[in-house]
Amino acid sequence: MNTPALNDTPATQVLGACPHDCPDTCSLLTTVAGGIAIKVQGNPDHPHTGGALCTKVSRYPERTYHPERILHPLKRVGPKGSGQFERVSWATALAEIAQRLQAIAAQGPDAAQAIVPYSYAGTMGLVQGDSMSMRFFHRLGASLLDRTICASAGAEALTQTLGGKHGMRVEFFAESKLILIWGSNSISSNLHFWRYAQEAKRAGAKLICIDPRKSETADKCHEHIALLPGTDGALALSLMHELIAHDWLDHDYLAQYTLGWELLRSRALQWPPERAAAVCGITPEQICSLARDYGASVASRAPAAIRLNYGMQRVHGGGNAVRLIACLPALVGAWRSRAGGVLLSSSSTFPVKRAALQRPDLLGTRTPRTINMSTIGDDLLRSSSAAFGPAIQALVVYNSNPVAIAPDSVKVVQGFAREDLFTVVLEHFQTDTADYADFVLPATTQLEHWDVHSSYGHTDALLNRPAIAPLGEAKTNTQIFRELAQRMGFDDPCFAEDDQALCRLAYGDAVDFERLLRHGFATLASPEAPFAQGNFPTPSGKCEFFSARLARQGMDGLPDHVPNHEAFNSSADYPLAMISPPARNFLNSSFVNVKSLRESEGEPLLEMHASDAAARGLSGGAVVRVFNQRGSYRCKLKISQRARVGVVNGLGVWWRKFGLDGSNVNQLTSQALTDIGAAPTFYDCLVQVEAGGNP
Ligand SMILES: Nc1nc2c(c(=O)[nH]1)N[C@H]1C(S)=C(S)[C@@H](COP(=O)(O)OP(=O)(O)OC[C@H]3O[C@@H](n4cnc5c(=O)[nH]c(N)nc54)[C@H](O)[C@@H]3O)O[C@H]1N2
Ligand SMILES: Nc1nc2c(c(=O)[nH]1)N[C@H]1C(S)=C(S)[C@@H](COP(=O)(O)OP(=O)(O)OC[C@H]3O[C@@H](n4cnc5c(=O)[nH]c(N)nc54)[C@H](O)[C@@H]3O)O[C@H]1N2
Ligand SMILES: [Mo]
Repeated sequence: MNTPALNDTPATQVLGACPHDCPDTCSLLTTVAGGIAIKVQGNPDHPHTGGALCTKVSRYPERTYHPERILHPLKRVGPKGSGQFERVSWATALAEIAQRLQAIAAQGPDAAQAIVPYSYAGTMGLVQGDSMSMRFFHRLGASLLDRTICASAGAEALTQTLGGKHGMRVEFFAESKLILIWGSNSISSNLHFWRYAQEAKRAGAKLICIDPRKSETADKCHEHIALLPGTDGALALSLMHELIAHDWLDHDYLAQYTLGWELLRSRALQWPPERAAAVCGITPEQICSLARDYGASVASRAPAAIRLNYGMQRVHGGGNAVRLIACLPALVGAWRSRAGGVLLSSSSTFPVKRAALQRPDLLGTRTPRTINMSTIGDDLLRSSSAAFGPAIQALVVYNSNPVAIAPDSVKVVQGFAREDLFTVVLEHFQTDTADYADFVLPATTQLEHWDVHSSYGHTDALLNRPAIAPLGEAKTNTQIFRELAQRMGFDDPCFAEDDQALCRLAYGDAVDFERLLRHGFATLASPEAPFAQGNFPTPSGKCEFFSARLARQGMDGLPDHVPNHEAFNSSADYPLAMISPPARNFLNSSFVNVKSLRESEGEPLLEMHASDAAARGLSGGAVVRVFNQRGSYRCKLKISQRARVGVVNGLGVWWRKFGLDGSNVNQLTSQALTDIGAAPTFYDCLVQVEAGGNP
C-alpha cells in the first residue's frame, strides 16, 4: 500500500456504506487523517453491521491506495486485449468518445441502439450505479440492458409467488427454532445473517444446510444435505409430499391465505421421497428427516425459517425451484411468527424513485431494444438483422467486469476482441475487461464519492459520504456521464444535478434524509411478520402457488421441478457437474488483485471428491484440464471433502489473467438461461476432467 506519510492533522471518522453486491450492506466508519483514509471498520452503532466487517472490506484502504489504481484516462495503442495504453487528458478522451458515439447515433433514426451500456453491481449505490448513466443512455436512445447476471430468476419467481422481494426481517432469524440455509454459503457471502443464525443456534435452534458443496457454512450446521446442483425443486416437492402424507399442515393458513393449494397438492403427491432422492442424489431418509424437522413446527408452533439465497437459482429450473421453496412456509403456517417464513431478498421494502433517478421519459417516443447482459457473448457476435436490430458497435462498461464474469467466455472474449467494436470502460483497475477497452476512464471508489444504498438482506437505507478527495484524476461515474452529456450537446437541466441532489432524490420523502446525514442509516418501517395474516402483495392478495400471471405468459402456472439444461449423467461425455460459487476473499471478480486477499485464496483450484479423482488417476496438486463442448480451462486440483461425488467446485471468480492459461471457470459455463427471469445458469454446467500437463 503506497499510503503517503501522515501529517499531524487530527483523525476524523466519516460514515459510509459498503458498496458491494452482498446482502449485508454494512455501515462503514472510515478514519481519515491528513486527507488519507487510514482505516475502514464496521459502524458499531448499526445493528446489522455490529461493528464487524468481512476481511475483504476491512482491506478497503489497501484496495483504494493500490499501486495499480487507474488514476488518469487511458487510450488503447496496441491490439485489442493486449493491455497496451497511453495516457491521455480527460479533454481528449471525452471528445473522442463523444465523437465516436455521435457518429454511430447519426447513422439513422434508431441507430443509437448499436450502442449498449453494460453495468452491474460493482457498486450497489443508487447514484453511482444507475442514475446519471441511465439519463445519458435514455437521452441517447441506446439499447436498454436487462440486468440479469445475478438475481433475476429468483427475484421474478419470488415476485410471482409472494408478490415482491419481501420476506422475513433478518434480525428475527435469531429467534427461529429451525433454520434451513438453502443454497447459500452464509459465512462467506452473508456474514451478518450468520451472526443471527449463530444466536439462534446458541438458543437451541437446529441449522440445516442444503448445498451440493460442503461449504464453511455446512461445516457449522447440524446437518448438511448435499444434493446434486439444480435438484432443489424436486427436494421441495418431496418435502411437500411428506408434509401432506403426515398431515403436518396448517390447514387454516392454507385455506385463508393461499391460491392453488389443490393443484399444488396433487403435483407434490407425485414426488414420494424415493423418486426425489434418485433425482437429488441423496437418500430418501434425508428427505423424511428434513420433513419431520420442518413439519414439527406446525404442532409445536416453533418458528421455522428458510434463508434462501441466489446461489441455488443459477440453473435451468432456478425460478421454479425458488417458487417451490417460497411456497413451503405457507404449508406449515410459518409466516404466523416473525421468526418464521423465508428470506431471499428484502429489496422491495425500499421505495426507490427509479424514474426520477434514471429519467426514462428522456426516451420520448423511442423504444430501444433490450439486450440481456447474460448473453453478451452471443450478442456481440451477431450481425444486424430485423429480429436483432443493428449489430453492436459500441459498449460502455461501468461497475462490471464482463470479460471475467459473464458466462461462456470464449464467445465473450471473441466479441470484446472485435477490432470494429468501440469499447469504453469506467474502472478502478486494469481488469480483464479494461484490457479490451479503447478508452479506460478512472472512476472514484466508495471512499471518494457520495451515494445512497438499499439492501437486499436487511431493511435499512444507508448513506455514503466521501471520506477523501478523488485520487489522481479519478471522477465519479455520475460526473463522467455528466461531462459526456455536455459534449454530446444534451442540455436537459437534469444533466446538471449534482450527486448530493441525486442522493436526496433517491427516496424522495420516503426516507428522512437528515437522519441519513446524521446517523448514516435509517430503518424503514416494515411489518415484523409481513404475511401473518396473508396480505401478500400479489394480484390475489394470497401466496400464489398458482400464478395466473405466469400462465398468461405461456408458462406453467404451477411450480414444478425443471431439470437442468445439462442434467447430471455419470455415463455421458461430460460426467461431472461443475459449480463455481464465489470465493470467500473475493467479491465476484472484485478484490482478486488485492495481494493480501489473493494470497489467502492461493490460486484458482478445482475441488474434487477423492473417488472421482482416483477414477481418473489424478492426484491433489496436479494441474488438470477441465473441459466441455464450449471450452477448456486449466488449474490445480484439490482433492477435498467439500466436493461430493459427481460434482466439482471451481471457486470463482478469478481474473482471467491470474489463471494458468489466462482464463477462468467461465470458459466452461453456458449462455443458456433460466426458466423464469432470463438469468444465467452458471451452476448448470457439465464437464470432464483429465491430467493437464505442467503449470
Ligand atoms: N465473500 C463473498 N461474498 C459474496 C459474494 C462473493 O463473491 N464473495 N458475492 C455476492 C453476490 S453477487 C451474491 S449474488 C451473493 C450470493 O449469495 P449466496 O447465494 O449466499 O452465495 P453463495 O455463497 O454463492 O452461495 C451459494 C451456495 O449455493 C451452492 N449451490 C450451488 N448450486 C446449488 C444448487 O443447485 N442448489 C443448492 N441448494 N445450492 C447450490 C454453492 O455451493 C454455494 O455454497 O453473495 C454476495 N456475497
Ligand atoms: N462462474 C461464475 N460466474 C459468475 C458468478 C458465479 O458465481 N460463478 N456470479 C455472478 C454474479 S452473482 C454476479 S453479481 C456477477 C458480478 O459481476 P460484476 O457485477 O461484473 O462484479 P465484479 O466482478 O465485482 O466487477 C465489478 C467491477 O466494478 C468495478 N467498480 C466498483 N465500483 C465502481 C465504481 O464506483 N465505478 C466504476 N466505474 N467501477 C466500479 C470494480 O472495480 C470491478 O472491476 O458475476 C456473475 N458471474
Ligand atoms: Mo450476484
